[in-house]
Amino acid sequence: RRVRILGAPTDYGANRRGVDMGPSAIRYADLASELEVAGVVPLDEGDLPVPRMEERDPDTEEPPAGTAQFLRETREVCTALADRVAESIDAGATPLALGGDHSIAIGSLAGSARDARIGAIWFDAHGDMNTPTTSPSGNVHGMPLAAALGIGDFSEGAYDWANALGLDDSNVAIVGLRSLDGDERDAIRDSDVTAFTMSAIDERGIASVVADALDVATDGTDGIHVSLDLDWLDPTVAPGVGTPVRGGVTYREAHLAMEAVARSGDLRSMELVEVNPVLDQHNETAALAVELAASAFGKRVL
Ligand code: DIR
Ligand code: MN
Ligand code: MN
Ligand code: MN
Repeated sequence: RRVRILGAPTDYGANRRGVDMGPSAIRYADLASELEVAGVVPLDEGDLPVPRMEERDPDTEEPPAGTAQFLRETREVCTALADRVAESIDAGATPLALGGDHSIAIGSLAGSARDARIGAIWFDAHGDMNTPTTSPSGNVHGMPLAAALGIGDFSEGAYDWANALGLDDSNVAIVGLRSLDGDERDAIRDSDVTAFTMSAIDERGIASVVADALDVATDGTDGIHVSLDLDWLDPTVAPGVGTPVRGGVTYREAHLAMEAVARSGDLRSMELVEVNPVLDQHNETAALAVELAASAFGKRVL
């Protein structure tokens, strides 16, 4: 298997500077060589061009508070990423996108779902089902799942760039959920998204929950997108994230989940998001992201 590494160094979707350095931190933690150990052939395509906050077009109008911030910049990053993800799949390689904040998932999903029906597993403390009208923060990193599912108005121009038509909510599973805003809870309830909370993992065990999530995401699809928000893990093992939430999965539970993804044989595209080296301890969250990617791509002990 060949893997194409696609850096998307954006922080436009988050409220914390520093997450734009995620791709560098993840590469510094030996991503390419760990993927080789996992038995795949990595090709690092470098980073997408993302204008820094300071270099941005000063004519850009800021939307009023409470709506999506920097939606234009997010659209530019995501449409470029979508093309690169789709090209990778066309070339027979598996795209691995490096965030950057979770807004990049809009691009990953649009690219992975181009001319295909896909499922998605969302490993995250959060639901990411806010919209520009419901979001309390205005940060697009809390909205990518809604955007990809066509929930809310992300049009920002003439066409709906965000809606991934090949992704249906019935093929989406969120795993590890423990923090939702009020309207997000309603959005999940009103949708066909399957949500597995931390309580479900506590009660049933991670293996059983991930097996169910894989069933949801693979049912009638051509493959799955795995979106790994590092705040999925407990902050004691993943401190380098902008929105940590206590009570996340353990190091071992996370590996077991990624090993199940590898065994499924259905991984079509993946992303590692929300690693923020400014908030991290000695790059340990980036190193963890690398280890988990290696597990998802098939690294084994024996
Ligand atoms: C929060 C945080 N619900 C928001 N979301 C995050 O801003 O909408 N998602 N961090 O991963
Ligand atoms: Mn997220
Ligand atoms: Mn999150
Ligand atoms: Mn549906």
